[in-house]
Amino acid sequence: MPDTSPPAAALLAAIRAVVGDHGLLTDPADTDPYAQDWRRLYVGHTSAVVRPASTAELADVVRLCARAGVSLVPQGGNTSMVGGATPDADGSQLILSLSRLNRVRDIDPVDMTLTIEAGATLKAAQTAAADAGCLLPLSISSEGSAQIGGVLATNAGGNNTVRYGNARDLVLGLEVVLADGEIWNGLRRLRKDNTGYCLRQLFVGSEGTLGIITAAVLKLAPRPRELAVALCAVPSPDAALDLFTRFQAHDPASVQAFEYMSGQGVQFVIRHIQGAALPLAEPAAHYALIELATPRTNAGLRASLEQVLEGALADGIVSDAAIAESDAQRAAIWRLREEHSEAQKREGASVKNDVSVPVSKVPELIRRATIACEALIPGIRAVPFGHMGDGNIHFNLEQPPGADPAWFLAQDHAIMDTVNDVVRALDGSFSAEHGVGQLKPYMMPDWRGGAELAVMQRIKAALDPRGIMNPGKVLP
Ligand code: 2HG
Ligand code: ZN
Repeated sequence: MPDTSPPAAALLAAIRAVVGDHGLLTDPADTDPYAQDWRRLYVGHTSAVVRPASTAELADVVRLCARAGVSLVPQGGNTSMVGGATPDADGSQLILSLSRLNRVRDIDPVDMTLTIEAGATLKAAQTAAADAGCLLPLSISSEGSAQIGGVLATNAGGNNTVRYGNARDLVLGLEVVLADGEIWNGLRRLRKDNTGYCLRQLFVGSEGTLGIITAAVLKLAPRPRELAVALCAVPSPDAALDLFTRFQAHDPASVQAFEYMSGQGVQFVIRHIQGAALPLAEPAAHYALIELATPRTNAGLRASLEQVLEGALADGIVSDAAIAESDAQRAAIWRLREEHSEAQKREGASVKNDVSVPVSKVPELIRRATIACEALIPGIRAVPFGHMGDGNIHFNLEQPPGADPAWFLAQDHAIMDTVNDVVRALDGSFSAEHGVGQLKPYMMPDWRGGAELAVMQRIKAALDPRGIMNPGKVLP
């Protein structure tokens, strides 16, 4: 068992000797922001934030902590939606910030790979890929802050999963510091490599509970040469799904994102986010955002988009549409989608359900979960939005107007269970892309119990026998 008393001064002194004064924060004014999540749902406490500048330093820190039995909470951009990077309140856990490990180690446009350290932001990684004429095909709303290590540790998904898969699908190699401080250098850039168990995939999605990802080799894609984006008002989620299947049938390889938004969510964004505006004549009850992209030249994407939309307008699947005419308009349309989390936060207390169902069942999920939640708490406001093209909906619930936020948040389990009952009936998952963190371990026995959870527990015991790697996360 890890130690639950505050780390001894001697340990902190030994860590300081490794990382230097600049690498160790101990003043609460400096450490407090790291000890709480961005929604301030989890407010923990730590006696220090350790900020190593190299993998070797990080490994030395882990070795010291392992010897002392002191737990570590790895942290990237601190954008977790499930408290995955927040320490608990007793002050015994140290935060290990990856931020200073942020170098691009290599970019190879022939191998189509980017080798990058864990503390680089996703945005910086995308920019490095673009500078080399390539695309890193992973895009999430928090990409300006989220860091590669966290993105991989949580197997982030985001907007382009429909075309390129999740973070997991982009990883060719990893460098990981194990729970005893040993460094595993698995930074291979091979497209084929069948040499035993696929260790890198064990660490991807393990949320820092098995080891700490310090660098990765990511797969790149050809840079898009044509891009077309549209925002559509649609009469129902069923119509949105119909539209999606029409695009997939018309030119399957070009759909890069297909996002659903409710009228409620868009209304919150327009209310709370300065400069956000609807590029349509009237607000609607439901919206679809489509992004087509192709690396081919003269592919006629714009014409393709118009052709599908004309048919959909004629058939009543779409009631109005705006096609972006410039980069600025494209960004403005995406803003309506990407500001959902921030707008929801400003509107009041909300309970998040990052769930997935088979794509064909998304409309049924939205319909049934809305009815169930409205029956549970009168006045509750359902704000479903997200990645319809891959079946991942953020079925978020906003407090009734004027209700006490604390009262609302105290019912989070009842709300989540209500949504999850529908998700289960539709053969879905209780966590699609945000992970389990400290919000959802209680769901694990029910959803992943039996052999699956037992194997996970054996893996955890084998790789982290002292239980010092991000304790309290993922496993109940
Ligand atoms: C997104 O898709 C993120 O924008 C955040 O996954 C979703 O706030 C949320 O629930
Ligand atoms: Zn999302």
